[in-house]
Amino acid sequence: MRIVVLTGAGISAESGLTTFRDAGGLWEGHDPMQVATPEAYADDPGLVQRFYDARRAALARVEPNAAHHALARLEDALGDDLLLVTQNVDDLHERAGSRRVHHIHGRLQAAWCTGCDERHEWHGTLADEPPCPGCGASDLRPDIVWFGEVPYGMDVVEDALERCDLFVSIGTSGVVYPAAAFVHWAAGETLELNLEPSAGASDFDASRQGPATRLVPAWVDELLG
Ligand code: BJW
Repeated sequence: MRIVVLTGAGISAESGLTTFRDAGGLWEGHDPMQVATPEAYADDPGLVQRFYDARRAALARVEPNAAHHALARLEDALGDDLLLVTQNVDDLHERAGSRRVHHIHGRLQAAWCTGCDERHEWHGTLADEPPCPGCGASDLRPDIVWFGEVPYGMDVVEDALERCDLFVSIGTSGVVYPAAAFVHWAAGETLELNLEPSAGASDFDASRQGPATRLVPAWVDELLG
């Protein structure tokens, strides 16, 4: 069985990472959604760099949860028949043991040099304008896909969705495209596991409503028998 799993911020919520729309607060007086844009970066690069530096640092204080571990177990069982697509920029899937994670919105632990167009693993800060390890210019930005930018690896995702038997959406609000449209692109059955039904959910199964740490391991157990 070929499965495409899409994860959103909800899968990392119980690890202690705040979701976007539940954040309920401001970052230095700004809505986080307004900070994640190329316009915000052009207006005030220091503010945007501090936002991502803080989130990158926060990764060291959290651990993957039972939902991340269950998806790693699913990959062990299915191999190439599973495509794990995440909108999350954290590394909790990898730390749980998933080896092939498709980050369509980029990664906190990568920096992109807009001078030489190279990408580098990055675990430190960027607000202090460090030099690019490749070209030496101080042109490093977070390797994150902001609004208006093109998500990564969409050809791979579209191809997998067209061939899948099952598409599973976990912990995403379904308000950000193109991920919000995956449910319509999927050739196979669809399933949503979420604390609250997503924006586009018309036939949400109430038995699949709850925290990811409960629902995802239960679904993986059900599937693997
Ligand atoms: C739990 C839980 C628990 C909580 N257990 N669950 C008008 C119409 C249509 C589209 C557009 C439009 N105007 C503009 C657009 C396009 C735009 C867009 O979608 N805008 C919308 C706001 C309307 N999209 C883009 O610009 C994208 N690019 C694009 O479309 O390019 C064109 C193109 C596409 C394809 C091919 C070729 C070209 C880029 C989008 C980039 C999004 N970037 C962000 C920020 C960067 C990353 C970061 O800083 O971290 O990505 S926005 C932000 O939202 C982040 C997330 O990945 C993304 C999705 O959020 P997510 O994961 O759904 O989180 P929340 O907080 O929204 O929801 C949490 C969920 O968890 C909820 O459902 C809870 O119930 C659940 N939950 N606790 C289980 N314990």
